[in-house]
Amino acid sequence: MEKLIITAALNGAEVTKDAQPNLPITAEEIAVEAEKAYKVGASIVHIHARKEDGSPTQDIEYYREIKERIERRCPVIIQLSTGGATWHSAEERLQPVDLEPEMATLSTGTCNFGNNVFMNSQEYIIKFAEKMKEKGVKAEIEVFEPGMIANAEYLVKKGLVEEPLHFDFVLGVPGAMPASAKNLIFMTESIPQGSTWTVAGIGRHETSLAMIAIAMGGHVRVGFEDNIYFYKGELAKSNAQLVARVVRIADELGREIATPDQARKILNIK
Ligand code: KMH
Ligand code: ZN
Repeated sequence: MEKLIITAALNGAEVTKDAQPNLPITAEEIAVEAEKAYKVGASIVHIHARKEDGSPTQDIEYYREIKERIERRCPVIIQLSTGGATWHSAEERLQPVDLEPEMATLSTGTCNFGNNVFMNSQEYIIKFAEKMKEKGVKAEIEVFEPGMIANAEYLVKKGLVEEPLHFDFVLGVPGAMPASAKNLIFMTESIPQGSTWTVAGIGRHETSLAMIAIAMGGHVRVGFEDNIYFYKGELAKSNAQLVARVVRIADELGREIATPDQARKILNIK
């Protein structure tokens, strides 16, 4: 099996400091958290920017500051969010792509997202893919529902995204596809041959889906964006603590951990 790529989704747009006091908010906090996660085995960090008051922002200047601070600290792959929060406009969400990060997310369909709707119309999807192609940014296709896979294949047909595709199956968001082994297997069997994939299990499903993905040869995303607990009722101390657990499980299952450079090769990042 290929080496295991671990993504640390450090903060997300929705989690609050009240819910998780160790949530990184400022650029410096995010950079420190990224370095800690890298040191224990993360090869990608998935980033959302926050304003000083903790609210999510897609402002390019916040992302610039975060990216520069992480780059000064470690060689981890930086993946910026184009998902933002459900209330951000497409124009706001696209700003981080102008920084030409190695990777950015690309959600290929609309779904319910708790009490909100995460809007990704065909017009948005095409616009986002065009911009990412123009800037040479590798897309991680964020898939919350099965139909989003077909929408990604459409982008390939239009020449907007190059194969091999890399998918992130986000399972367990309230209102979208539930987290289960059956659903994960269905998703992995539905993507084009030669694609790579990772799984982000939401909440209590994070570790169980990670274990299944490691055994199947997939890759894993963990972090406060998806889950704030280490055990039931016990908050995680850091994103690194969640990454370290995945590294231990992988070791038991005989999966080696990919360095950022090895992850770049596996993901075909130029
Ligand atoms: N915050 C969600 C509405 C992404 O980062 O690309 C969208 C999201 C996906 O988190
Ligand atoms: Zn995100």
